Amino acid sequence: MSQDTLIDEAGVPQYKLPDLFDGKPNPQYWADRRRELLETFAEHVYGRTPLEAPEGGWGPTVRSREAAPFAEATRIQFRIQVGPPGNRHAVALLLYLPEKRKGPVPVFLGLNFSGNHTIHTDPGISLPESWMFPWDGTGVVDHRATEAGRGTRAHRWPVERILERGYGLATLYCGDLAPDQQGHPRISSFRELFAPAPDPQSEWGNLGIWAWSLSRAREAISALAEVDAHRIIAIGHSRMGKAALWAAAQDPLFAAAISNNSGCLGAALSRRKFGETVAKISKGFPHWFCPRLSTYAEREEQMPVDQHMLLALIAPRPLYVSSASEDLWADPRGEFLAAVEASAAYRLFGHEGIAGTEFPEVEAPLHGDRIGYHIRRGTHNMLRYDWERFMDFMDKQWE
Ligand code: GTR
Repeated sequence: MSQDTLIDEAGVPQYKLPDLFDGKPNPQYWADRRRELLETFAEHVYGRTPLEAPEGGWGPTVRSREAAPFAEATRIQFRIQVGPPGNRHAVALLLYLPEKRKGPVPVFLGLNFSGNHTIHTDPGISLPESWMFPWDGTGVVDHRATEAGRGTRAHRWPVERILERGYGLATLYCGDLAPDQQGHPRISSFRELFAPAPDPQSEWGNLGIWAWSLSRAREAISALAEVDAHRIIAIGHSRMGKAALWAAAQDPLFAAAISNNSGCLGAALSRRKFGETVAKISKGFPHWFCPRLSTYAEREEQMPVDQHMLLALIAPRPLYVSSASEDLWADPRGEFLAAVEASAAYRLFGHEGIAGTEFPEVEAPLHGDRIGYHIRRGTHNMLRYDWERFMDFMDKQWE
């Protein structure tokens, strides 16, 4: 963190959030307002998601279906092909389902940073064929995945426990469609499958493409009889949490959304300028957003949106926001306050959301009416503690 990073609550400026309802806080107006907010996030933050299908279309095929080498579980691997021969892209989608189930199961669906093979040591998970970001300790050699990467991110994905609690888990590697590197040629060749945005300032960035791939993955798993298509939960840690929120905001068929430590331009309020700011993120990761975002560097108060509005777009579906006590870069309090502010949209539907504005103690989860929040002790990560709370909360949504 550079010296000019605000990590002291006393330094948070006075701010006024843009009005969620534009002066009309009534249910009749919400559908129009919601559309308008989606447009505004697309125009100013994440870029426009093309409405048309890509050239050459897309389609999933099941590549393998086998017993997993642990617990009582089935491992299903899909390939989602996108684009025509000559400009072909493909996503490898991994799904685990518990064998013991009474009917179709709810499924957590999230992007991973380092390849499907990193979430578990299971030797049957196909190694990615894509360009890999060389995250420390993930066994990447010359931007290629290797056997050494297996299970290296297993601490973020407690697969056996998720299955034991009656959920399925699906994941895909973010870089299959949009490598996490500014200017990577695969990003532009993927974009070429669609007509360009009418305004180049609102051309979509990686977060838009990642969110798009989450929706394609949702469709692919929805087709299986063992999956409850009405209970697919978008989940993600950090930049993948930002993508999960944007995916669930746009795609109403996601039943719920979970943002873990998603921070700046995820769940945290931008106007607090605490931790990572719009200036810092648009300089560090310009390829995640539309070009227009950088015009708001040091001008957060001029933005037509703030992140409580993104959370409100999930309403009335269940929403969970989680932070970590040492993750000041992601502004835990700003994440909490955005969830508090978004509660107003839930109230339009007769749900309380989070009542009150008192920031909860560390590891004292606050599970409100359709919105849950907790702050875990420790650093920026998504761990077993977080998953247990997500499942406690989700269990209650479908009793
Ligand atoms: C950081 C970035 C954050 C967050 C994080 C992550 O470097 O500044 O916005 O996305 O990476 O994804 O782990």
